[in-house]
Amino acid sequence: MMTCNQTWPEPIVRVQALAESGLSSIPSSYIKPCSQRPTQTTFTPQNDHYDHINIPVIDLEHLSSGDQVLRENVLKQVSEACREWGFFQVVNHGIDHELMKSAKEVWREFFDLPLEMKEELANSPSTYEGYGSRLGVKKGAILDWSDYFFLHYMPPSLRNQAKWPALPSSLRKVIAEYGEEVVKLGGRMLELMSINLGLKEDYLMNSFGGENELGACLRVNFYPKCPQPDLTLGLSPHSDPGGMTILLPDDFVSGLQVRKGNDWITVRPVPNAFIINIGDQIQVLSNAIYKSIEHRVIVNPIKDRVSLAMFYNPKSDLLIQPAKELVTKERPAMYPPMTYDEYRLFIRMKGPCGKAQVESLANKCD
Ligand SMILES: O=C(O)CCC(=O)C(=O)O
Repeated sequence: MMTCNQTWPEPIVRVQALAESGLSSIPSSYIKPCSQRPTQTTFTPQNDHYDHINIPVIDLEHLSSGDQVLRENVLKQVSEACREWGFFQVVNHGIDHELMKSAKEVWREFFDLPLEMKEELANSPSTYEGYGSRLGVKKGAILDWSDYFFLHYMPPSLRNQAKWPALPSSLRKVIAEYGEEVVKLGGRMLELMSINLGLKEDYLMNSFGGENELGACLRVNFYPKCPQPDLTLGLSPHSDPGGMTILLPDDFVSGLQVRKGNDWITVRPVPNAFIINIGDQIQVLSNAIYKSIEHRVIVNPIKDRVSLAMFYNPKSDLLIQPAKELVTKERPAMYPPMTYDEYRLFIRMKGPCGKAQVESLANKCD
């Protein structure tokens, strides 16, 4: 079985420190090959012709209103967004806007701390927990223009607040509260997806191991401003290996791009919305009725950007495989059973690689 290295293959460079040193050109270790650089063909809000394109925005208010017609309408919108986009924003999701704001603020304050204090929490590739600056352990890999902080929130047995930053002093409390709310939202989304797939409403939750055992990890991404944003990426194209991601984007700086066919669409976050996307494990469980979608992050020459990605995952030692109800003669099981523990080693070792992993699994099913 694959295991992950205990140490990084090269000395770690903090991108924020690099950016703050005032350099005017970026080191070659961040320069992507021409074919991987952000290009002019990208659909951005600046490109008027495509100004109307955005991922779907869904208002969840009527889910609990007791009005069946309105509830059905929300379910239908979620269903279409899962099938056609794999990426959507939700508003009126029930999470307090002040809590969302505080969560962003405490992490900005953390990244503003002196480097030495953050270095005390430096991570290693064995668990990734802590302050990090790369994904993957391939020596000589071209790196992304970002730092991050990664922590376990669920299951409670893996939650260890001593590994979370002690400063700013409110961080641990705010993040505990934020985690609880976002995980609850994840549970509600799983229920909607189960119903929409024609499964029992608790099917996906049970496949994830249930409320007390499922996995949830937070990765807070910090994308420093970059003097040559056309040559690099904040995060390379990848699909999320886990179940579903609930992302709180930056209020002021866009950067997330979602692949639609051969194009990249820049997401325009709606105020106080969360961005939700399907990960590889839901692609597997739904037998590819829902697909995880490749996304990447571009960087900005003037402003840095912060995002909070809560990865909502199956309990790591459960076998994940297509739901029997979704396997037919016409549509046989497309993926072999695999635990999430084993699955996620791929990105932990190789770093972000588009949809290579889930696609490679699809070929191994007989
Ligand atoms: O920063 C973003 O908007 C996206 C982050 C992301 O894709 C990730 O953390 O996997």
